[in-house]
Amino acid sequence: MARDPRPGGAARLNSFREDVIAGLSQPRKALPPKYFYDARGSRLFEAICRLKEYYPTRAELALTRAHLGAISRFSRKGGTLIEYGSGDSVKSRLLIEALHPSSYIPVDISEDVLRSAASKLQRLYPWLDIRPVHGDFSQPLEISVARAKGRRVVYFPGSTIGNLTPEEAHAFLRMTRGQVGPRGAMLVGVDLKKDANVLHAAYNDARGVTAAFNLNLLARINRELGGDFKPRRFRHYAFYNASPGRIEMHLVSLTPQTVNVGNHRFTFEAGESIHTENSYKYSVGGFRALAERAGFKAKKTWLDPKGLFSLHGLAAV
Ligand code: AVJ
Repeated sequence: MARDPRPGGAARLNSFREDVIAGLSQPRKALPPKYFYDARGSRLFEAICRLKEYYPTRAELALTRAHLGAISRFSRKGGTLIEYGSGDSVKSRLLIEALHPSSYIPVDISEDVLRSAASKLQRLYPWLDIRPVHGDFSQPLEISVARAKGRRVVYFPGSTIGNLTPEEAHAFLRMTRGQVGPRGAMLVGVDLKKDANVLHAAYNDARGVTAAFNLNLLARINRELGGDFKPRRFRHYAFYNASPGRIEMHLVSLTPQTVNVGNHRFTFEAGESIHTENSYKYSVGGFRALAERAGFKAKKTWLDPKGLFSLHGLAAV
C-alpha cells in the first residue's frame, strides 16, 4: 500500500476500506491497529496512558527524566530529530530541551493530534524548525537528506514498535538505518517482558477504557465506511500469549451474526474473533540482538527504576 498523497481525503478512505475488507475476509479475521487512532481513538489512548494499570507511559517518562543527560550525550546536540508516532509530544519536549535540535520532524498518523502538537511546540520553542509529516511510519518517508541538518536521530518512543512482528520490526529498523545514514542514530522505547498478571492488568483496566478503545474501531468503521457493526455484540478480549511474547487484543463476537461494510457481508460464529492488535514485549538482550541484526550497534540501554520499560540508544554502523 503506497503512502496516501491526500491523507485526509478520498485516498485515505479507500485504503481504510481496502484494509478492512481484506482483514475481515481472511479465515482468521484481523484489522490493523493503526486505525484505532481517529479523533475519539486518540483521546481514548491518552486516557489509557493515564490509567493506573497502564505502566508503560509513566515508566518511559520516568526513565527519560532520570537519564536525560546520558540520552542527550548519546544523541548529540544540534542535529535533526525525527519522531515517529509523536502523538501529543509530551516526551518530545524533554528531548527537544535537552538535545536542542536544529530541526524537529514529527510524524504521526493522526492529523489533528499532529497539527495541534506542532503549533504548541512552535509557541514553546520559536527557534526550532518544525516540519510535521502526516503519515504512516511503516512506509519509508521521503525526508530528504538536504532538509535534514546535522546528525539524524530517529526517536520512536512508546513501544509502538511492539505493534510489529519481530520480522516486521527487523525490516523497519533496517529501513530507518538507511534513513538516518552512516552517522545517524535511533532511540527506541521498548516494553519489557514481565509477570503476565501485570501485563494482563495493563490491557484489561478496571474502568474499561481499553475495551472502549478497542470497540471504537467498529464504531469508526460504521462512521467512515457505512458499516453496520453492533459494537455491543462484541466483547474486548486481551491476553498475554507467552510463546510469541505478545499481548493480543481481540474483539470477540458474542453471537452468530452478519455484518455489512459497503457491499461486503461478513459472517461471524459465536466466539469468533477479530484480532485487532499485537503488542510484543522484549527482553533487553532480545531487543538488542534484533537491532544488531538490522545493522545498528546497540550502544546504550536505559531502564526505569522498576525495570518495567527500556529505552535503547542505537548507533548506525
Ligand atoms: C501504542 C502500541 C504502544 O501496545 O501498549 C494500549 C497501544 N493498546 N492499550 C500498546 C495500546 C491497548 C500501545 N501502543
